[in-house]
Amino acid sequence: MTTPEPARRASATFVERHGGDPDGVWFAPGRVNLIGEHTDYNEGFVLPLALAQGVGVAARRRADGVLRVTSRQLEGAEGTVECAVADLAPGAVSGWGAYPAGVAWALREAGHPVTGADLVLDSDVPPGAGLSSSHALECAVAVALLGLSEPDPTTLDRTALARLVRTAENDFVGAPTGIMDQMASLHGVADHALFIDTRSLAVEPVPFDPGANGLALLVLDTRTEHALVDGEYADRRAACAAGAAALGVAALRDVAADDLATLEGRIGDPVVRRRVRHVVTEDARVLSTVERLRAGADLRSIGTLLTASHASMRDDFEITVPQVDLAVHAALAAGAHGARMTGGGFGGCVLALVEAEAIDDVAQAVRAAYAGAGFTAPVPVPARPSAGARRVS
Ligand code: GAF
Repeated sequence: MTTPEPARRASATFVERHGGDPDGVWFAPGRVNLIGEHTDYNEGFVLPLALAQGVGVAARRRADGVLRVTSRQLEGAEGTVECAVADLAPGAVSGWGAYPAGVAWALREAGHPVTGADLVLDSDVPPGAGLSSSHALECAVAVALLGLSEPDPTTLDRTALARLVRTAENDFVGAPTGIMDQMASLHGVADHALFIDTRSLAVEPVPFDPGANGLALLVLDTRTEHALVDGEYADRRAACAAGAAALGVAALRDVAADDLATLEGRIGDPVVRRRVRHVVTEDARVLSTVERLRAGADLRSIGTLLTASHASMRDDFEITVPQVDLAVHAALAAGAHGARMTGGGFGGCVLALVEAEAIDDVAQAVRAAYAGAGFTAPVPVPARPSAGARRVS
């Protein structure tokens, strides 16, 4: 496996900034979610794939218990985080530094022997694009810090680690996210999507290789920044919890799509009813998609499920914005087999399943539609299903 560029650059910058080589270099990828949005915190199903792009971390132990992190993306004082591992507690570090510090805290709280360390980070995941740049950072820091103290990779339980990274995100950073992104980054498999049951945390890699079917996965960054530490995500989570309570189930995962029409009437609030409808139907769409991938069906047949997922996010979950709706509409009008927003919502990326030979035409159609609407031009993001977090040297 070739060394990812961010890992190579982090390593070179480490030598410049710290003098001498790092003890090791690690990498963790971002992700694109093929289908299954806002189902993870409802204990449902998701189908993400790890990207080739991600975060590289060059790391070296320090004897004084201090964690010092610098990023190639941020210069000067703003780009430097320094804290004593022993003193870490929620609220102790804010801004981007909360991500690496939160991981050190969660590992320490779980009893891992976290040493002080110098870390240099580099990323090629576009930030705020719904491709999980912050989770890639957290997972890369997690495998680096564990690797410094427990160098035997066979001791690493990736699902347990994903849980720890979620704890860092929820309890230290303060973002109420689910577990999909960490699982994708830690479990990624080349040319496969990952079918994850977020209740049992069972992971099944299912073949997903559009190229082998004459297809391509077009991912476009709509350049409408989304943020998860704001109220909308928490608001959707609360509505789902209210829906589960009204239906008397532990989680919306427990509601079968076929029963929805009969059960819906028990939910008084029409907004909560719509949120529930999205989650329940989205779980069913993930299962149908997985069935087709497992059976080796023509990949084109998942297109309608992708597009239905988008409509559900737009009309029932209400997490899309005009830019992503226009991108989906223009891609479909230009012949895409299916298209949807991917990630937490309120902007970010759109994916479209297209004939390989039509990829440039579809991208051009979306650009033209954006120009007509006066939107900032979208940027294509290469999206190849890739391996998960690993030590690279
Ligand atoms: C974000 C969260 F981090 C995930 O846990 C998931 O809920 C996703 O939004 C929506 O599917 O990426």
